[in-house]
Amino acid sequence: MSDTLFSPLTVGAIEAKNRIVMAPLTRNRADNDTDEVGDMHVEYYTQRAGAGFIITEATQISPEGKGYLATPGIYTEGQVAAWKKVTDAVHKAGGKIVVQLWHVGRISHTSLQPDGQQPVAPSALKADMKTFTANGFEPTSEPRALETSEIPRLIQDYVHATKMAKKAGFDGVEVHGANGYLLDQFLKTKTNKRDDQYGGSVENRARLLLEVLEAVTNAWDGAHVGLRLSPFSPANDVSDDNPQETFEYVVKELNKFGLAYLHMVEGATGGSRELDEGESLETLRKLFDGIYMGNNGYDRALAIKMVDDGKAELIAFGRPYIANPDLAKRLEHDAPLNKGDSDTYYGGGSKGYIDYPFLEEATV
Ligand code: 8OZ
Repeated sequence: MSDTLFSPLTVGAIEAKNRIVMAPLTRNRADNDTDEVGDMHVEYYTQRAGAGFIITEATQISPEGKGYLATPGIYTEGQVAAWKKVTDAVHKAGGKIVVQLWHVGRISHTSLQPDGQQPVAPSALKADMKTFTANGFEPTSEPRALETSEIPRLIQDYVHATKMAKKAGFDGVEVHGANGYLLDQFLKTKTNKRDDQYGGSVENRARLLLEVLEAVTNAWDGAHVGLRLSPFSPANDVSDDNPQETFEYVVKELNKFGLAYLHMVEGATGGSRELDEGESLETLRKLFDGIYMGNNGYDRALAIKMVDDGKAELIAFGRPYIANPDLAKRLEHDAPLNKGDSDTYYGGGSKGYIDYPFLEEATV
């Protein structure tokens, strides 16, 4: 066995001490009125500073970008000050941390939107999904289609969030282009029925994502910007008539931006890694000139193999990081992993959040 997975790598502007990344994990423990993180978040992320770097939980770029109860934001001064405590503590502990920039699009509920407004989406098509609100699980609301004239404002929301991220002391941002949220809704044919320059052809469906990346990399250089995609995932009721063609175009276009990395959800988010006939992540990976991060259902053996075989430079672990704050160390020493309690994944307090045990020094 080689130890490449446990060796350092320069990822754009980020010096990662190993190739093990903490994947973004929604935990619904922010203040639901201010969308600010608190002291518990400082502890939670600091405990996980042993990762090559941390990608925060998905974080809304604007009030309109919110779709679940108690997820954090990165658009107000208060949110910046709250996140600054997290980034300072993670840095002090020798870690690196980027914030995931999120707009949910149609995966929201009027009760979570400013003034109870309808969520926005590429087209006025309701998702067959539920979201978590103050009243528990409720069906997502019927969205309205964004006007073409609103797109520049939307892109400015990404730029504003990027500037706020820089101010909050993050090492970079990851644009959330995956899992059936706004940017993925634009990319895929089931959710995008627009007849303007943002819908129809592959070039048109990819336009918003590419314009967002152009603007974000102008606000902070590409070396501080990553992107997450989920080409073949049905998460949040999306699908594409020809995902291979769509994402071959998207990935080729990404090479313009000098991104720090491309983060791929391989297969169905949180589910099977199997792809359908005609679908190939390896082809997509080869079209990308930069650093590739694999994610979804990895265990130690697969992570080591993918990195050793040169099929990925980084591996992001999601659920294993919930229950194992020192996951990188456990993987390095081939130590047993704690099992997570799914009842405390979303919402609640410190239980199931900052109380998972570390490996005893003596056992390694
Ligand atoms: C789980 C629950 C709520 C949101 C994603 C941001 O799938 C999420 C998410 C995951 O990307």
